[in-house]
Amino acid sequence: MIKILFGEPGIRHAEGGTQKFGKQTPNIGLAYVVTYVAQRIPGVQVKTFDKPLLNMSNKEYLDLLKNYKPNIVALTSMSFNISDAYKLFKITKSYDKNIRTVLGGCHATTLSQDIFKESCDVDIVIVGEGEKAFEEIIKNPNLKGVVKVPFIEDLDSLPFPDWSLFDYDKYELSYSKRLGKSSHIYNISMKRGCPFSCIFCNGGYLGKKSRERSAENVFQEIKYNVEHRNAEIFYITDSSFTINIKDVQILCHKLIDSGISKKIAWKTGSRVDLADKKTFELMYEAGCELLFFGIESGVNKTLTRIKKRTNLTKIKESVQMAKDAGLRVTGSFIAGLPGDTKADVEKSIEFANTLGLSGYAFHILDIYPGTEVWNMVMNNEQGMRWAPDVNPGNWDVYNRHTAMAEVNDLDTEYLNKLHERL
Ligand code: B12
Ligand code: SF4
Repeated sequence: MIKILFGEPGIRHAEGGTQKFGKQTPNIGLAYVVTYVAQRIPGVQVKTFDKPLLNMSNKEYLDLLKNYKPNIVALTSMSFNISDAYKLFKITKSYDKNIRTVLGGCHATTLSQDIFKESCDVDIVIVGEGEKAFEEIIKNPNLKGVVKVPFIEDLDSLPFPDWSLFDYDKYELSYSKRLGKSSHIYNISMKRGCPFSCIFCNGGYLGKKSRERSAENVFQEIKYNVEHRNAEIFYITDSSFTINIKDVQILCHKLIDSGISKKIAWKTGSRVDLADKKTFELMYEAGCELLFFGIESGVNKTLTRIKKRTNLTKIKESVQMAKDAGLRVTGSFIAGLPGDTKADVEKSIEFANTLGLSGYAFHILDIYPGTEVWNMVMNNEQGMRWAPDVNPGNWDVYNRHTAMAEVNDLDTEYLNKLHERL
């Protein structure tokens, strides 16, 4: 029996404002991989841990290794927690150098080759999706280096994330206004990959094509969790939920016709250029209570520069359309985008206040590897430059409290004060 320990590294579960809330869910990508390995690969035993949730110390991690005695340790990664993943791998190899170490996730996918330069404790880096790639790892005990397999086209063929593999009782409850109560929230992922090109985002790390599950498959996952876990609140994690209006409408009809819409509440996000009145109305009827838009800026020139495919008129119309349908609407904005000035940021704040949103957040721009803004800062384009004391590749600076880059007259002092102000 091969024993595999899967985990999320990190000393915090998110950046900036989102940190105010406790950790509500396990990592969805990790959940997919661990479920697939447990259900589809014979001869393995799995265990999971969530370090930021448990606030686990290095000593507690070492105790976990000693008690479980895994043959493989497999971690997920984003840029803000990659340094901690390296630390956990170091502890793992110091404890037993024969334990195979595997790294997956967005950061590992984007900078696969750099991982081996930054840590000598990583044996395998998975580029892209981890489900089928893990079959290769189990088949080949001597496999090392980068493993990359083709994207999974038929996402309906995957097992639903098995949340019983996580200690769900320890996660924070989420409040639903619609249900008037707090309950555990369950992530549902309807698609992988992103066809859009927002210059601050690395949304295409799982491909530039949106690969979608069928509405029926998604409906069955919701139904399963309602029936087997008493799930009441869901978060559909897709950042562009309404990209395929037909499928969204089918899903909504299934939720309404089955009566499930009366028992649940769900939240999701989309883009203002994918707004549709009839779909928003159906979503509300099907249990959707909150829609999040990435609005980003209140200045038309900036919106064009960041390739958001939208403008202030469209933003106002779409927010109003969603509100008219009964949905609560929230939005997020980014300060410090390429070409921006202090005057632009002040205009964005004014604009945010005119929209009648249920809430909004202002983030300071983070510079993620694999994005256009990364190259712009490297090449000092559009007034962009690294903030003093920030070096590309210093992964500990990702926190959204402090500026990573300056732009035109938007210096570190102004940006950091803005975070305190809003
Ligand atoms: C949904 C989403 C969220 C959700 C859920 C995230 C979650 N971890 O469960 C929420 C809203 C909570 C969220 C939060 C954050 N997110 Co987010 N999010 C996304 C989004 C829109 C989709 C990601 C997704 O669910 N894909 C589908 C799943 C199935 O894929 P996956 O997680 O990558 O997992 C697959 C592979 O990566 C791989 N894999 C993953 N882990 C492992 C582990 C092993 C061992 C193996 C073998 C393989 C493997 O296999 C998985 C299955 O095939 C992307 C942008 C996009 N369009 O892709 C941004 C994105 C991933 N998020 C991002 C960021 C920065 C964050 C936050 C840090 C922001 C914040 N406010 O603090 C937090 C961090 C939270 C956390 N602890 O994970 C960045 C990451 C950039 C980077 N280089 O770090 C992205 C790319 C957007 C961007 N701005 O560029 N996010
Ligand atoms: S912000 Fe959303 S739509 Fe734009 S590239 Fe990222 S994931 Fe895609």
